[in-house]
Amino acid sequence: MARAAGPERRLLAVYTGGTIGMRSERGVLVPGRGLAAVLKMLPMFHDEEHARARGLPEDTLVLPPASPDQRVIYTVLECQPLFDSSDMTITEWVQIAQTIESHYARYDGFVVIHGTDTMAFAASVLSFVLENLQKTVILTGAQNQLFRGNRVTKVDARRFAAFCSPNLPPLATVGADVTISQELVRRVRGQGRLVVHSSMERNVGLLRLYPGIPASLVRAFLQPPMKGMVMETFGSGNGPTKPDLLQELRAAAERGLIIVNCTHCLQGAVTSDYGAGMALSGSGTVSGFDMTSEAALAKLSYVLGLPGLSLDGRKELLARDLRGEMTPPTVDEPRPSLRGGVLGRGVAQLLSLRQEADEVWDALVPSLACAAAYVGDLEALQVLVELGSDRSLEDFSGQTPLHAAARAGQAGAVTMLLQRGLDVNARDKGGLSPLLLAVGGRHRDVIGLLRAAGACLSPQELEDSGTELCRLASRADCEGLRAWGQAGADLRQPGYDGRSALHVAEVAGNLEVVALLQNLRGGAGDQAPGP
Ligand code: ASN
Repeated sequence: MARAAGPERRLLAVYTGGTIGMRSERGVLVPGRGLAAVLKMLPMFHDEEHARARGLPEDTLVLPPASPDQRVIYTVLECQPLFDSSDMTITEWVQIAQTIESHYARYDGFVVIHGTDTMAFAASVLSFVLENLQKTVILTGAQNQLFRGNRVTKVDARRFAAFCSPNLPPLATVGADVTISQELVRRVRGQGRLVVHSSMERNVGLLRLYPGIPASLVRAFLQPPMKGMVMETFGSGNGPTKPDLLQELRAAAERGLIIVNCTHCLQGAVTSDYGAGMALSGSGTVSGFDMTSEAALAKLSYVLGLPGLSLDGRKELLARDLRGEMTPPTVDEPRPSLRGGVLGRGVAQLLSLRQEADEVWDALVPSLACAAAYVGDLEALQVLVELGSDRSLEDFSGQTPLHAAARAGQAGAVTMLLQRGLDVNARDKGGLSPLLLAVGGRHRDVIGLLRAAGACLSPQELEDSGTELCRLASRADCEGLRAWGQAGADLRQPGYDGRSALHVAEVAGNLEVVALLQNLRGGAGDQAPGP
């Protein structure tokens, strides 16, 4: 009989090439076919027993369980031809985006297996080509960590830790657990359809300034059909102030060519601190702030490829943060008390957007309020809840700040939100309530607060709890059992096979669990004793 599948996530792995699948031919590494067959033989990439029990087709792989009740099932789509990423261009990256688009509805997420040499370019281009992306796309290769794609650059040719994201911390760190920095993860705004921008401008280039660079070289570089250039400059955006060089830049800008100034330093941003930087901006260049050159080149290609915009319109777009690729200079912060933190800056920016469209407001306030609740930032939360008092505080997934606070066990935030009248039994789009999230995290103080405010498990959750209680009993998870009891579950509720948690504990000979279950009899969970 097939084992219970539990929630499954379907991923499509698009294999484009790179060292990860290479074989040695006459002493050099070249892309190799048949990656799926190799992955199938490695237990960390494929659980053959589970695949057989589920009757999965031959071309479908399944990862070992990341958590007890979740499975990731994936299919490897091998591109034809395969590439060393040094040979890839915008054309191939647009094709990858189109592949994602044509499989978009059938998968929960996408992994692009890509050579690492040009992966920072690829990730940057994909971040602009894919608009309204509501599902995760991860690029990975033989060397990796989890960063925002348009913030990375390759800094090491040999080590696995080949990339760095100099101006934005990692989105997630992988240790014994995966810790996600939620405040850095860009939220989906609205429900717009996925758009693939295939009209990227190819006539863009990247030129690194060096001391003594001749004006004639810059002139040659900027000749038609060139439409835009990313110029890597010194320090905080400085360059030679030789009149002939500045004259070439000015002449190009007057012809309508866009030049983006990015520092060749790994860290920091283009500023207006030095005369040598001001001379460049005076000749018509646009500041790339803290963008990597890879991201700037991709953005330039995207902005120049958009139809129907004026030159000023394109420059204005370049100066804006479109996909999380840069940190524009902060606006004046009207609330000094909120200075410093990411949330504080977000709130300050929000306040300065007072005149902007309601859509922007509605997209930002709920997500910021959820983030504030999650980290327990009561000051920011209070401002945001007041701002959103006459609107829904549900974010894109239907979660309210109370969900976020309950999930993170933020008792202070839960108390504040309950006092403000947030719905204690609100359900998100996946049907989850704050109470269920607090139970999942075993946050017993929060469960107590929610129950006191009238939270209760639904009839379906009460019925389904039996199987979960048996699972907890089999693992001797007393804290989990107490949490369910406190939430109002009947600890005698049978699981899917008719056995109760007490039965499971007795068979396993776990006396501590047996004693606990005998104490916490029946819907008496409300009076659950402490540990
Ligand atoms: N040359 C390889 C590539 O970019 C390097 C790698 O994948 N690590 O395809």
